[in-house]
Amino acid sequence: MSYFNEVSKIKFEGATSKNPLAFKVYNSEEIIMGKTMKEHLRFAMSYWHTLTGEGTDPFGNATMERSWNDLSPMDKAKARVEAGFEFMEKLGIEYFCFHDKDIAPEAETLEEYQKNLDIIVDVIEKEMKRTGIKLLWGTSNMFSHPRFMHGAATSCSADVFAYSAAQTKKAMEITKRLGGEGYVFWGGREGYETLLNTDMGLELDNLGRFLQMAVDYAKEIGFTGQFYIEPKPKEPTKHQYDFDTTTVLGFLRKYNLQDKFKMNIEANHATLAGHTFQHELNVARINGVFGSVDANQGDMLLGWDTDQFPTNIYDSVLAMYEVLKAGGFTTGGLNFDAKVRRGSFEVEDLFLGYIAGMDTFAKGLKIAAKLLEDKVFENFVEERYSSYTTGIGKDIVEGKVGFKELSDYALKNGVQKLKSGKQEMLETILNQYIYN
Ligand code: XUL
Ligand code: CO
Repeated sequence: MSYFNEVSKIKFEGATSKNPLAFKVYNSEEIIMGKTMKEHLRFAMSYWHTLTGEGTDPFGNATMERSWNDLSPMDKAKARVEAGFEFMEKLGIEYFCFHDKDIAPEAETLEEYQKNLDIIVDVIEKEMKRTGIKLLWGTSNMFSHPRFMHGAATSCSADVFAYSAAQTKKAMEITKRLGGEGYVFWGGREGYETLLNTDMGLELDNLGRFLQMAVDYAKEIGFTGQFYIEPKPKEPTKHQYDFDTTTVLGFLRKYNLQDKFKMNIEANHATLAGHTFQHELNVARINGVFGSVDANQGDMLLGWDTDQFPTNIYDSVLAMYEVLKAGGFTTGGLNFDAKVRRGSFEVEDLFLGYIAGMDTFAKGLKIAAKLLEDKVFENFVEERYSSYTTGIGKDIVEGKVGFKELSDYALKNGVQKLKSGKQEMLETILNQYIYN
């Protein structure tokens, strides 16, 4: 049985192809800097946007035309598994990511819900065996249900804290069972609306306690996948605790969790925090916590998380530049946390969205590799900071001098003539690499 009869396997046809259902750049086996494109990019399908997303928004109902729409909840869940694996096979995507709530329907009790999960996990496991497709990461949705209205691990209710622990415990077990290479914590409602009713100190301590419990439980069950935190500054709560990578680093260090977590950086979350995508990747890299990426893009004219398929070549070049500089993905990958627009309701649009994103990142990879091979920015940056490699600069870096010695030096030498930062020249060179 096929869910996507109208679309056959997506092939690489090259730059001159006019076929919308073909890759123009992404050629999975092409070698770039010693690795195939697919090894570099490790594309993943987001279960939620791709299979459970229905096109609702605060003003309107579902729009997506899907063959499973009218099935009963459990049959729908099973159909979505089969459809998802057919979709990934057709696109040549080798990984997927999911929330517990994406794969199985809610039930009256936690116990019943967990039974539903087990039934669907059996189907997923079968499809994974059949196709060789792997789980990049799992996570648990602790933000949609009304019980999480005040948060999950940061809820004012200890019952909700306990419920969240039960849900995460089960989601970790499923992720382990499916061989997941990672586990993501995105604090959906871990934040607050007003300090008039919030004990922020206790909430943050509880979040620290919760994550430590997750680390302990992973050890107990032998889950060796990588833990990630996915920073986001706002939405749904006004003040999300995991604002950006720098904030998360401070949090992890306070609760002594810095060695256990890496970052899952999402492009549109970076921009909502007032940063570029490249900035967040860079902060993760220089702090040794670069992990995985949720690839998407926002709309600069809108202040919310639009989760669009990434098509901005400039951003994808600079993102892949950071990924390559970080040594590439190990456990992580490029998960398209992106959804088709509400008006793009046909099944074909799902394929077109992924093709757009995969081609954009493939092109980004190619250009970033060239920039690195030619050491375009490296040579310039090296020269720009060369005063720290000899003389007084070397003494500063090596910790050999303090204010007294530096004051003596400044009194004697003053400041040598500075050099231009040449930003316009560098931006022009970057454009040249993109054009060619
Ligand atoms: C929300 C978001 C989530 C996480 C996983 O903005 O990005 O889908 O990626 O919970
Ligand atoms: Co995300």
